[in-house]
Amino acid sequence: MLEYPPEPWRIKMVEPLRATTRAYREQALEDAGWNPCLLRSEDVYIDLFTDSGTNAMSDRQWSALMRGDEAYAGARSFYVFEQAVREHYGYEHVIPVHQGRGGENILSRLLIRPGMHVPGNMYFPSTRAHQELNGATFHDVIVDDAHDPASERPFKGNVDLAKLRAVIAEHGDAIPYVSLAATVNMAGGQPISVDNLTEVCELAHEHGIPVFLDTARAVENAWLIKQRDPGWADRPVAEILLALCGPTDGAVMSAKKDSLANIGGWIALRDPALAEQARGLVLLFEGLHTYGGMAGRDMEAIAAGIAESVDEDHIRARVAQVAYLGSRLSDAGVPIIRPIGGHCVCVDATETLRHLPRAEFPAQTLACAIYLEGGVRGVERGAVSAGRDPATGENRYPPLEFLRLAIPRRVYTRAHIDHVAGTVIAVHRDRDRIRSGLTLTYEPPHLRFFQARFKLTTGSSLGQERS
Ligand code: P71
Repeated sequence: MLEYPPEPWRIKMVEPLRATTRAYREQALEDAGWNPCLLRSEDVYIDLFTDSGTNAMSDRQWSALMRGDEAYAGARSFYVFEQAVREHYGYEHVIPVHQGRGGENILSRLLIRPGMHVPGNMYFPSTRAHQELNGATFHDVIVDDAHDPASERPFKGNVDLAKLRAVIAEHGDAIPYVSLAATVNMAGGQPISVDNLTEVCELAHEHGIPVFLDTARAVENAWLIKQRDPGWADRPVAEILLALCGPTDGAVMSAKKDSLANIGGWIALRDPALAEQARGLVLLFEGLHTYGGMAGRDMEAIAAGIAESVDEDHIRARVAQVAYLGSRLSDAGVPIIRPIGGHCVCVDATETLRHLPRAEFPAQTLACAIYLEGGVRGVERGAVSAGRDPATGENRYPPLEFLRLAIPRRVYTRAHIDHVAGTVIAVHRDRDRIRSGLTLTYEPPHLRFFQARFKLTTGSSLGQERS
């Protein structure tokens, strides 16, 4: 079992948690249409649904909130925020948005025209949804190992340059940009290396194609580079972050992840003309270009959070806590995506529930089973999240079908994590008792996993009650 260092913080304020009984949880899940997304958070004991916006802010961030300048235009807080992004991410033009998908909407509208093609290192649901809404086809050019849960390759977020070359050869003129992410969420929080990212930018730039980076977890990516690439082992994480952003043409950021905030985001661009167009769209969809849908205090909290996010003690403890959960599961024989990523541990659902067909959504079923067992909420990342092909209307079955346990930053203690490990290990041990998968009873057209409802395919329980 991997040990992790004591946290570089102590707790000043607490939020009570409520444990529930199995019978209570069965009713709650039934009411939620067998979709943990639709549970009330009060009915969840340990919530690993996401690490997005669920972070605990520091006393410094809370006091920064009090400095928020709520002027409609040109607020002081905007300039504090702009300066923090410039300093740590290295981009000149910083445009606030209310959260990541606000930025995705702006960037996609700005650059995509119907019939275009966007290559990227695996898809993220909201990113691809905005690309498709604007008429583009997404092409996954990530290395093959990213689709293999057992592969121990250190940089499973890398782009396969041969795949990218092939997309450029076929669609070169119709590629508005390459869409990169650091880390790759849907591959289990796997990092991209500085070398690979630099090569991708060189190749794209040779063809006049810009590269935009999703920096939601780029600090975690930088930390994993420090751990896994000997060439960067002695460099500060802040420097590696700048090296990752350096070759790219801009970024889209959800500040709800690395930046330790509860809401917010930004777009950053190097091209002044494009930045001016982006500001024009932000005015229409988000708010004025000096607040982008955020309150002044949110921008202050993000600025303080950015500085904390690149603190070596913080990022070491954060990633180590994730690794601790992963190693406890691995040691008990639970199949997880290897190597353990930056923000989550992913349980391989096709492997755990081999007896269920993909059409019965094994990862969604596993999410329900761990909620019933221990009040732990994870999220499906498989066929439900992948949605339907816009052209054929058929379900997409991505190679990876997993239950994601995402760990909020600075929120849970080791005893909480041990409870999660015990819950998942118990469900895995009794996996043969899970006799039924799930069937969709309702699905919305976009990002269906958030609102979809299900019923058990057979029977009235998952068949895992204790006798
Ligand atoms: C996560 C989320 C939240 C989420 C959003 C949409 C669908 C499913 C889950 C959000 C991300 C992300 C990356 C790499 C952009 C966004 C959107 N992640 N890029 O993992 O992980 O940012 O939520 O601030 O709009 O639970 P946003």
